[in-house]
Amino acid sequence: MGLLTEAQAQAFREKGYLTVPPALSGAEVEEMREGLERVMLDRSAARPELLRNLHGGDLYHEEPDGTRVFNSAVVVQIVNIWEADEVYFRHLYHPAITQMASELIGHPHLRVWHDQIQYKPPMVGSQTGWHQDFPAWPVLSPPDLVTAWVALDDVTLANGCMRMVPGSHRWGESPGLGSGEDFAPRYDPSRIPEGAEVKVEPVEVRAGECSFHHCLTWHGSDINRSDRPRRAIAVHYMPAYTRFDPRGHHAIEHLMEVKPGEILKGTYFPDVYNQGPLTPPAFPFK
Ligand SMILES: O=C(O)CCC(=O)C(=O)O
Repeated sequence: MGLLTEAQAQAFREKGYLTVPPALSGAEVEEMREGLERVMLDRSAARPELLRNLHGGDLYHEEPDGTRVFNSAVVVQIVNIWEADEVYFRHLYHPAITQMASELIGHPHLRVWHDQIQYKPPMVGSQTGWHQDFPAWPVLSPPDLVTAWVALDDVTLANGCMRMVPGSHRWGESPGLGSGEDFAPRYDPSRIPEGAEVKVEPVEVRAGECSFHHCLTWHGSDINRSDRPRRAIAVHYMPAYTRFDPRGHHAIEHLMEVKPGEILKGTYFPDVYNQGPLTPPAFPFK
């Protein structure tokens, strides 16, 4: 039996994204916040692949009294936090999330491409510009991946919730949404498919709720103007037929153990769902 109703599956097919009720309990969210803190303080079992300011430059500066303070215009991006901390490793295998991702992708066998934290600190958290995910991954094909994005804080317009352009996953790899000052998408209408409407829907969710999006859906998130953090973990799931197709480069390409044209699998691209949820093996990076 499916976890999603036909109406939910249909909404995803139409809009390219879908929000579902809490996948994580309050205690699980807290555990993940603590795991994030460990990784950021370099107290975790291992290191992630990337921990950086998405906008370049340093994440922090030091005050005269020695305290470490976030710089302005910061988005903390951590890629493959699952390699660093067991809480995030287990999260890849979340039974309900993987099952829903499998239903939305329409394939019974899933692997993880990579995960990603985006943390916008209070007041200084910056924008994540309008983008489609798939063009940023020019080493994979076909574009059938789905992301499960789980909020680790209540996320509203004030602290930089995700915003989606409904239906844009059906535009293919399309050029051209830029971000204006007010974060309204700016675009050249001649580059948008005829008849397509560029509408924006904010995705305000509570901590623990999950929003799924297709890898061709245009999305982004504005700055955090609030005094609350905005933390989220996204896991990018791929159907097991996804291949290594190098047309460009990617930051985790060095983890690939397969040749061009082959199915992408191996230690760093774990199988997490096959006809049903898989049990996580022992954490490999202790
Ligand atoms: O967390 C955000 O605001 C952006 C995340 C994102 O772009 C993604 O998960 O694909």
